[in-house]
Amino acid sequence: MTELILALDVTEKKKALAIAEACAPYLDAIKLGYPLILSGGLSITGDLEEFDRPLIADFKLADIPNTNRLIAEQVFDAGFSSVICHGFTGKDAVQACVDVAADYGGACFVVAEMSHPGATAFFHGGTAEKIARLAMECGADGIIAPATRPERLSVLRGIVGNRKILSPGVGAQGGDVETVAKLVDGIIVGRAIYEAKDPVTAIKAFSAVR
Ligand code: OMP
Repeated sequence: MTELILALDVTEKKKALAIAEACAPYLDAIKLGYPLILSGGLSITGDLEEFDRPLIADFKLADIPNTNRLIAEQVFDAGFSSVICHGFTGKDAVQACVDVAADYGGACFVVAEMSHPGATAFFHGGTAEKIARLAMECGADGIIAPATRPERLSVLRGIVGNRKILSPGVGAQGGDVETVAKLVDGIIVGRAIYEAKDPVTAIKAFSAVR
């Protein structure tokens, strides 16, 4: 079954927690990034603990190995179970994230190709494939790849085999959940759920597809 990951990019802490609570029964993990952490503080991981769902830290780490390591340690110390890093920084920088994740018994996912239209300028032409290969060499748990381009998911699947593909871009960015759910291990959905009039009805609809 394809995992359903809620991207909780809600900048009002109270609202974020209410949505997480209501949606928790229908989701497999919650992804937090700069929007909520910068507005609500890192301690929100403690507030979310009671919903008993794994937390994915989406800081898209893209620094030198030492800085990546220091940030990743903070991430896992704060209670996250996975971290997302960029891959274009190269092997040593990605390896630092993978190693910290392994030390904590957590997971590391590497962005191979982004989902927005502008991403094609730099990720196409062989770069995404190279990053996906690098992620596998480093022992990453999987990659992030675009739900907005299902044909790219198939190409990248050929590289990562049975390691995980987590895929953002369904709903608000135009990706079709039925098509994408068959190709990936996890779909990441944000606005189509948290901006819906009734987030529970919305998440149930995504949950039913997988
Ligand atoms: P919605 O577009 O609102 O569904 O949110 C998608 C979520 O996935 C956001 O948190 C994005 O930051 C994230 N994301 C992408 O949309 N595209 C990417 O290429 C990578 C990510 C990500 O790493 O999660």
